Amino acid sequence: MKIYIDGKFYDKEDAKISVFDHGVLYGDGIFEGIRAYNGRIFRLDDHLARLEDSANAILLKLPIPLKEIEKAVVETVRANGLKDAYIRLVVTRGVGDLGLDMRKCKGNSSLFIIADRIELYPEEFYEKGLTLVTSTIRQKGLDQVTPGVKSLNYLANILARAEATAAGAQEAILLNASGHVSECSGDNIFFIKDGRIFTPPTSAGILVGVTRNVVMELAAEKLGVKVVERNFPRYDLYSADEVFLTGTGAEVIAGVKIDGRVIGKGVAGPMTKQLIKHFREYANTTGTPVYETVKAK
Ligand code: PXG
Repeated sequence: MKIYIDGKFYDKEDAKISVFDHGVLYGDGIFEGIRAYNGRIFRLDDHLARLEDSANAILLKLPIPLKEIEKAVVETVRANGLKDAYIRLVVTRGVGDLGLDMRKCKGNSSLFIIADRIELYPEEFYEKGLTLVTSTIRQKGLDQVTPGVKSLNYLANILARAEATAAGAQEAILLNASGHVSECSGDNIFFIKDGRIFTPPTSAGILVGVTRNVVMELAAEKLGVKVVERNFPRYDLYSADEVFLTGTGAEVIAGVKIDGRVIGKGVAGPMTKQLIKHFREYANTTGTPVYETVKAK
């Protein structure tokens, strides 16, 4: 495995960063989780745009221009000879001292990129769906570092996921401070009622998922349904016909049991299955090519 760090490739054993990097000391940095399907990087522009927005929000200057980051991502996948991959792109504040002051990180921020094979839910989960629980951990408020920033502070999500695991579930739902549903620990959430599709708005405190946006486009284009963004309590999930999650790792996957309540028929419902199919077709036929020459834009 070849790992990209600040312009060079390293073997896995040698891919190391400083213990004084504020990414390590404070979780001061941002990341993206990206997929490649069939030799093409899925929605790379969207991920890079979100990276730029996250950087801007935390006063972080990216170490190299976005165009060069794009090239580095493509080269990292190519260097590892992967066609289907999970790509982790991380930008840390860089090396500083033991204080909080970001001005002490005198060098550039650091960029590293890992491209690996991807671990997926077993295929049967796309038929039978996931079990979800509501986490006791609340989503960060909009007056904190907004959940829209994909920062290196993932502890709340990690602990929420651990609650799900402890309950025998696969994912955890985070409510926001007002008790509305926001998202899951690593996925956005949707529900379907009487043919209409709903998802929390950005103001509920969510990461604006790349997959979420694609699914909203596909719902309109392929199913003729415009997804409604509105706040809702978890009771709307309990009484939904179908619930599904979206994320780079999970793609589109049903939630069929929530806090012990069976949702709909207790298996992936018809509209969710349609969206899974359309998403897969789309993901496998689009994206930035890794092994052909990238055409000038
Ligand atoms: N919400 C949160 C909190 C996320 O972390 C999503 C929604 C979905 O966004 P995308 O852009 O992927 O559609 C995410 C991203 C993992 C893993 O290993 C998953 C994510 C991030 C980091 C790791 O499962 N999901």
